[in-house]
Amino acid sequence: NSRWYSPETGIYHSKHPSVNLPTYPFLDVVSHIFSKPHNGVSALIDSTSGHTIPYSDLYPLVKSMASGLHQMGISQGDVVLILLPNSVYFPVIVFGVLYLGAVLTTMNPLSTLPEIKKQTLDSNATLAFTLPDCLGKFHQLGIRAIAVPETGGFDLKPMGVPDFDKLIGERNPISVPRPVIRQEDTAAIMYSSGTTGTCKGVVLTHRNLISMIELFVRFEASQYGYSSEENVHLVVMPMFHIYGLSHSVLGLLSLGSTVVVMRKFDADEMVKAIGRYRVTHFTAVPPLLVALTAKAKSVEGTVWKSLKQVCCGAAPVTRKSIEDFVQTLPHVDFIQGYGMTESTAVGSRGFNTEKCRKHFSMGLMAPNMEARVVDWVTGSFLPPGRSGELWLRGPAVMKGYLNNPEATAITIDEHGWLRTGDIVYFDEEGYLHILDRLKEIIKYKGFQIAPAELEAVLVTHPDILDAAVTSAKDEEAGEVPMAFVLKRQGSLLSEAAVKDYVAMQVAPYKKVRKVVFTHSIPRSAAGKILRRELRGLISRI
Ligand code: 4UU
Repeated sequence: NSRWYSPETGIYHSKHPSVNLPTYPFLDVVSHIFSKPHNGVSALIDSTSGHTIPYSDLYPLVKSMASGLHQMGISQGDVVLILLPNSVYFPVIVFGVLYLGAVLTTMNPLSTLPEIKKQTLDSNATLAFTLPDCLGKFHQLGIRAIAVPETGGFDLKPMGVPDFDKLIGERNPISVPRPVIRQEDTAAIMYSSGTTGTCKGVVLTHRNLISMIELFVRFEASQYGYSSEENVHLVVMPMFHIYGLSHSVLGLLSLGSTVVVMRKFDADEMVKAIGRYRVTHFTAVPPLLVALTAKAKSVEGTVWKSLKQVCCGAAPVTRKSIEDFVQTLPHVDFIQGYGMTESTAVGSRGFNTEKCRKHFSMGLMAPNMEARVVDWVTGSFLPPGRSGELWLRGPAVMKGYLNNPEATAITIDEHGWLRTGDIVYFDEEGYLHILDRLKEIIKYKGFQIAPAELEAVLVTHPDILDAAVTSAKDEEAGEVPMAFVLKRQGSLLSEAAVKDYVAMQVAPYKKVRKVVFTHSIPRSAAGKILRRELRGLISRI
């Protein structure tokens, strides 16, 4: 292993050959793909309605979008929020915003008003794309918003939602002056709580996006014998999350692949879509993998024949789920992918060969990326086979947290190493394995939940003196937030009342699912919640 692991420096290099990254701007990376003749290949298909945007229409639509935004006064550096579920329009908005050199920020469409307020203020978003029934929220916040219709086919004809039509339906958009966009300019501000605390803006540059496309998506495609333009990906993963945004929106469309978009997950619709569009690739999170396996067991026939690869990521998946899937659909190449918001989703991806099938590992590090495995007590660098915290370095690592030099300094050291907060080891063949998490985040079906955010909500309740939140294992969701609550003496507060109180203020996926009343919250002398002790408490319940 001397080539990929250096004992002197403790650095793990990627086992893949390195890739030359383009030095020209991000948009040039995608525009030459968009403008080449695609011979009728579909870029985006709505899984339910069948509505299709062919590649030949994609770039004109992106330019219309850019032109419309420009006419609304959006220019380079302005921040635009997308608060939408998946749709075929989502990528058009993304590329339209980036075309102008404007900055993208995304959010779960089920976010509450206080959550939206927090992120729009923090990111300084001045325009939002949202569903028609969310317009009121932006009105209250005094932020301009454009309603995007959820359903229906969009064929450059009016759809009854004036603003969106005007934006995107312009047949002869005025040409927009192309700004000079440098690779180090900000392209997106994504939100993540990182290793500690509440959500912070992750500043991703155009170079980060280019790295993600080239090192992760295009590189992987180049490893397979077939053309990526023949691939049909079913995308249920939310496009507002880094995994969906990077891989499925920016990555796959830059490759010329077909993206079948599911607006909302439904197991029967999923099977229908796989059959109808001859889906070759499916990107999953653990609960989706379980749902797919269940359907593959119950639905016989040729529907599964087209499937070539299924990738699972964003949260720990059980060995049983993997074994179950691999036994049920043995012809499908199963891999896991690992990444995080702070590394533009780049990390490692599974890589199976005839000789080597490692379904339980996260695969090999992406090209051009380096890793270290660090003993978090002594700080020493660990060789293959030993577990410690994963550090990452390379062109996909974020610029830093927005307006937060302290958090940035805690997360990225002066040599550019990003602390992932994940406990991992590399095996003797250089494959990455995840064991546990050092950081606080809870992963509910792959979505991040920051315990600190829920704790802040809990202690605003007049009967709650102190609270601490940690993750509890859950069969369906993987992990769910569990609250330890110290209530005021004599208070009659019930578990249900605590759950309801939080549920009213946060997006549904963040709800506290379990409540335990306790007499004290384990804290360090400095007042920091001792989360490992909390987890220990769970095992005793
Ligand atoms: C166990 O979840 C993500 C990104 C996921 C991703 C990206 C590219 C998956 C596959 C892929 O190819 O980002 P965040 O920021 O929401 O969460 C990051 C954290 C990681 O630090 C780790 O703790 O999510 C966890 N995680 C995983 N855990 C990510 N992938 C995995 C995984 N198994 N496969």
